Amino acid sequence: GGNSMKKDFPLLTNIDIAYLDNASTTQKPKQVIQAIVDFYENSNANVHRGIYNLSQKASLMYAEAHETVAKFIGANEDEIIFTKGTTDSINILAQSLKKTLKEGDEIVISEMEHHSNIIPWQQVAKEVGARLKYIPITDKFELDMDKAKKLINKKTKIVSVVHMSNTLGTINPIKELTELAHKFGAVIIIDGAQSVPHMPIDVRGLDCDFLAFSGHKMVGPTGIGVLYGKRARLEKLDPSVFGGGMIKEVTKEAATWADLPEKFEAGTPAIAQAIGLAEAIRYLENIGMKKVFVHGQKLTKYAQEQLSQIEGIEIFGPEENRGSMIAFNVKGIHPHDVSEILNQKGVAVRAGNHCTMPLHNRFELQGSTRASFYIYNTEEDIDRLAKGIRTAKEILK
Ligand code: C6P
Repeated sequence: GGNSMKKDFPLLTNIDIAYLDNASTTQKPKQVIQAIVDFYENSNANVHRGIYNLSQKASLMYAEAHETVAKFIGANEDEIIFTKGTTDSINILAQSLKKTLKEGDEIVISEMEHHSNIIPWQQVAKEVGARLKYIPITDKFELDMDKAKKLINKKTKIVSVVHMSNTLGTINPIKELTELAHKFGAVIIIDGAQSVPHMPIDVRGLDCDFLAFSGHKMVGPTGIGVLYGKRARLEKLDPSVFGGGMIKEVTKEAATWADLPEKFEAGTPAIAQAIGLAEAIRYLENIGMKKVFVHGQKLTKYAQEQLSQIEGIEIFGPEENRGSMIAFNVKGIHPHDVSEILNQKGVAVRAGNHCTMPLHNRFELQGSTRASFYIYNTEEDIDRLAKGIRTAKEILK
């Protein structure tokens, strides 16, 4: 039915749109926009540097943002590193972990990874002579865990897997993968770009070593993301970005690193964005992450029902245990053409390979159209999508 939350999102009031590209980025509530404006109008200064009150206020707010994020995922505040986003988090980590690898070591990822969790490992593997291995996907759009059990072995040093696929919606068995990786002493990294916005996350429960996610996919601003790491892991790891703010002492010859998390946050950070992200988390916590998850599940079920009634449509992803999105193709019509007609009808979806080319190749697809949902979406938005697809079929047949 209707959704009173929409009134919090100025763009959704200002523009008549069924915004169904939330896996790409979400809209921002006025609370988050206002928090950023407030910061610039009343608290703006650099952090960690000034003795004056204003800088101390900004520093405190920035520290509080670490605390808010930490509480949200069940971590300690010194385990939260602010980055530019998921891509940045994984790149920073890959460069740091590179120094722990040697020739012949193995890195295990999966066939459903986003390019951001493929290319950094390809590069690292090339540089150190490590081998990159892929957990295959079954015809039911799930990780082949039998194969995973063979792929992950004593040569494995790193396992990096997506929690919720941004194309299939598949929710992967992280706990099982974590246990597998740890059995062989490998570190496990979770790409939480899609899961953290949509479900309650507890890093202690998952027992992952690292978790990467983006603020902009969870009603926060762009330019801010998170790299969570277990304190013991982060303490042992060398930083890969160097400069101001991340050191204790510097001589002409050498430097010592600051404590966590500063060690991994070189340069002036995205202060306003971090404060915006903290406000986004408060907004989501106010709703409750369980409710956020259930709402996404309901909409996805509804979309599956509505779309499967359209003749010639093929829906990708598992039937059950999937996230808040649905990728599909309409027989004989290019995904770009479907989205263009949808665009004309005020429905925003994504078309193409969604930065998962190896995944599309696995199913011999050129691309797909993807509708992805969030807290403010309604069944009416999905009705509009279904109607638009029917129109596209009529026009393009
Ligand atoms: N996926 C999508 O439309 P960044 O761009 O750094 O905030 O997030 C990268 C990323 C990493 N992993 C997963 C699983 C993702 O879904 C994304 C971003 C968007 O699906 C943009 S390509």
